Amino acid sequence: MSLPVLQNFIHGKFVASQSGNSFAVKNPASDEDIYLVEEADDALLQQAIESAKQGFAQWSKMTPIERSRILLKAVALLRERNDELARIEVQDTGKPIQEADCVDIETGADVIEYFAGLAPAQLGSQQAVGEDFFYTRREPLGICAGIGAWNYPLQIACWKSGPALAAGNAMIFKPSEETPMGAIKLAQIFIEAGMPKGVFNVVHGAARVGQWLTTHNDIEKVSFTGEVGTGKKVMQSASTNLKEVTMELGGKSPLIVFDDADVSQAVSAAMLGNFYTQGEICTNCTRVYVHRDVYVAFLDELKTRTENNVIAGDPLDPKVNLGALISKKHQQLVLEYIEKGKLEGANVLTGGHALSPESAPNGYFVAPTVFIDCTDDMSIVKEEIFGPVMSVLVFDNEDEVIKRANNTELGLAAGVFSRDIQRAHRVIHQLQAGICWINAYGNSPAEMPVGGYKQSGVGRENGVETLNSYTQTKSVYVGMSQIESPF
Ligand code: TXE
Repeated sequence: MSLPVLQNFIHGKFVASQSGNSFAVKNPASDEDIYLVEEADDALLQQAIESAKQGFAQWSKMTPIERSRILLKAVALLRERNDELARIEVQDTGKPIQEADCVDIETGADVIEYFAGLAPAQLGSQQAVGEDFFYTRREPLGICAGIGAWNYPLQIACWKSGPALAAGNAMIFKPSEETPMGAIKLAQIFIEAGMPKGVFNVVHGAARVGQWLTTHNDIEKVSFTGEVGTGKKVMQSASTNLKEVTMELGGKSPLIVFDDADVSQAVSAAMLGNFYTQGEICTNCTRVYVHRDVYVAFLDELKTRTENNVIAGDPLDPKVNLGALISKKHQQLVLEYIEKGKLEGANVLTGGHALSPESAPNGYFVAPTVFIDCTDDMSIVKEEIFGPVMSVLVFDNEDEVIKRANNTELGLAAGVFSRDIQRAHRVIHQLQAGICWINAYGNSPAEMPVGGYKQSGVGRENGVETLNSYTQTKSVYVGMSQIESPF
């Protein structure tokens, strides 16, 4: 039986690519090809640029309120179709339906809704300078490119298009080649909501298409989500015409559990921050530092709950809470890290192997894995694994753990569990990370700006400042008196 073919979406419709190249997308839980995707060729990409120019000309002339109305219609359609869209994300990513049903579409819609509400309130300023005065205008940048990763496909497309479009820009979005469907569904919903054609185009491909966008002179800004190494390539390519860049990159974030912490809550956070979305979340707290006095209690509860409460299987089964990793290649990479951990002397408290659940025997599963007796120099403690692999380390005092937690080139997120409110804030203020939680982990409301320190990223997504980063300030000085001139 021939597979359905997904095309590029340009100017409000599907457009055939002349590249002749197409690639298959697999369902990670069944290892089956589910559809083919046409890779965009250069002519089609240029068509996307021309279309975006037309879309931008129309869209940027509308008032923020008019843009907001259309965005809010799209939000309503996203929420109406939550279940259908959640199933699509499950089939593309392998994540459990019990997650996708309540997180992926909802948090995507929330962000578009947030920026639709914020844009009409965006202000310029005015100031008198003697008899003269100046005012500032916030103007859109033009055509922006969005490049997505594969762990939250539709949400990432929403998080990038929301502020970009609310500010009056057009966007050409390239989803990850592993998970292209979600962005296409969003593009169709935008058109249904009344968005002018060309404002949001979706093109398919991998590095080559990504690089075509990041080097193109008509693209003013790139918003990228992906690995640190790729982020560096994107920044290099963006230098061709000095594009603005926002980068949401990888992390190896610490969770610090003090001796006065609520141990059960800390275990919940550690499991959420390592096993939710089968560990494929950039902000995950994959280095868990536990104070010596609560180390045994923490491990006992962690082992029991991991072995009894984590259910791997067919991700469409609502009882399942651990899905398949995105690809066989990624599953192998995670398993190699597990072997490296064992070789380097860490011990496996639980897990440490692949899984082949009865309900999804061909899926790319890895058991929820906890390493103990870890040391800071181990690969599993220093490098991002992006799978359900937690490294637990023990510490004795505050200064020591802060130094160890900061001893990395990354700085995406951090968490602290303690009932001592002054210590919790004192420690979190010293951690070199952009997204921090105290007695919580992973919450990311649309109002909260998120992004990394050091090599974990550039710029922010969500929050008021992100809308501003999709505009540029024009200052206009008005002379109210004769110009004084020595000439
Ligand atoms: O990244 P890749 P993946 C990170 C996460 C992990 C990675 C996993 O920490 O490190 O993303 O996602 C395109 N020029 N985050 O494997 O390989 C590629 O086609 C332009 C952080 O997808 O870097 C894909 O669309 N584009 C995040 C995208 O880049 C290029 C949350 C990412 O691919 C390119 C989620 C090139 N040269 C995941 N090469 C956060 N911080 O919020 C590839 N691409």
